[in-house]
Amino acid sequence: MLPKKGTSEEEILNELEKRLNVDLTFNSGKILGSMCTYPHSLAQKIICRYMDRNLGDPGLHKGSREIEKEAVQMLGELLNLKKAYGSIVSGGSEANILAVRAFRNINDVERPELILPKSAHFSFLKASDLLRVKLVWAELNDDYSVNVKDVERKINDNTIGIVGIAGTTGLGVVDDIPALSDLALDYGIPLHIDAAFGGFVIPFAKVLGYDLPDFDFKLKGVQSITIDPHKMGMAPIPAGGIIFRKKKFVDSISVPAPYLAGGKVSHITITGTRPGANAIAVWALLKHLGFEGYKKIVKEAMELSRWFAEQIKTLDGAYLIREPMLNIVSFGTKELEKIEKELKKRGWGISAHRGYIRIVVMPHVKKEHLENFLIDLKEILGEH
Ligand code: 0PR
Repeated sequence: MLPKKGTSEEEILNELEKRLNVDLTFNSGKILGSMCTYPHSLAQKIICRYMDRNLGDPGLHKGSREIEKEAVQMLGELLNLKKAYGSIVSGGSEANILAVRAFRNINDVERPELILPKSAHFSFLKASDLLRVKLVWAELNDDYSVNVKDVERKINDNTIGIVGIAGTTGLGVVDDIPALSDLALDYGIPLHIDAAFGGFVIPFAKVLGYDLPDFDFKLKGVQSITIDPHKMGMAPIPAGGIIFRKKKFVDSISVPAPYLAGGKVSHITITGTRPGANAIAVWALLKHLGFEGYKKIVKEAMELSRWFAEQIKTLDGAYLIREPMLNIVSFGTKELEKIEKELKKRGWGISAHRGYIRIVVMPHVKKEHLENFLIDLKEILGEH
């Protein structure tokens, strides 16, 4: 209820401290199923210092706008693009929606269709509903990557775009993007890559020697990429990224905002008023950690994932869904629902709605957390 008279700051803070106690925190060691993590300390300072900056009115906050452009450019370079167009957005959902919007707008067809893997994130359902684009689902192979032949079979005159995924939500699978790129070029259809998760993993994992397919703008058919700093990029929520290869995509989704206090501009994002601080934090982390800093974070996460996958293999009553490609390890169990319930009862932040339990080895996940989880899992499996 809205109080008539105000409450003191101290009381408010005390109440929040008590009420929010029920939230699971990243440092509890119990969150094993989230793609977010505790933001880097530098980003926290930046958010506090620049929380008033609004990229919705960039004429007022010209410095912030410049920094955002540089952040987009650095993300582009990470993805092998010399000149990047795009924006820091609210997350992977907005980034995917913007890509579908651009593909639809540059393709003037009456009944637009988008071909995407059955493993795609639910943000494409939102895009479909908002943009009136029909989703055409492509089958998966036995290894859970998209079946490129099925994608080809589904191309028709209404196809406005194809989606490939570089790090699926459930299993961290990277599709055969080189084959999708060839297909896109052959048929003259734009290819969008959802690397919301993998964008901050694959470039570093490849340098570390992991055998992963190319997924970025190195492949000529790739026209846009979603890459989320608020997942493996260590940035605070909200911070997503949408990067386009060509200006024409950005132009196709620009709307004029002519009367703003800072002067006439145009917007490509879904949100109007939007946080400059988060874009500044993305810039700061890219500069501060650099390629080597992120490589170190990815190295630890990848090694721990492989260790954990080996442990799962030794358990009675549990099995790996597939060998991990990135730092996501998913496994099935006997009596999955019961096991999930028991794990949740013991405070573990995991979910099993896809028919398996997904463990995302984010930077806050340490070996001792996984060891504790395995002790509980073994015990519970033994009881069933
Ligand atoms: N694309 C992919 C491949 C994703 O995995 C996700 C989110 C998105 C797009 C959408 O990104 P935003 O959520 O930033 O809009 N995947 C996570 C998931 O659904 C999101 C998440 C994060 C869920 C933290 C739970 C959680 O605790 O699993």
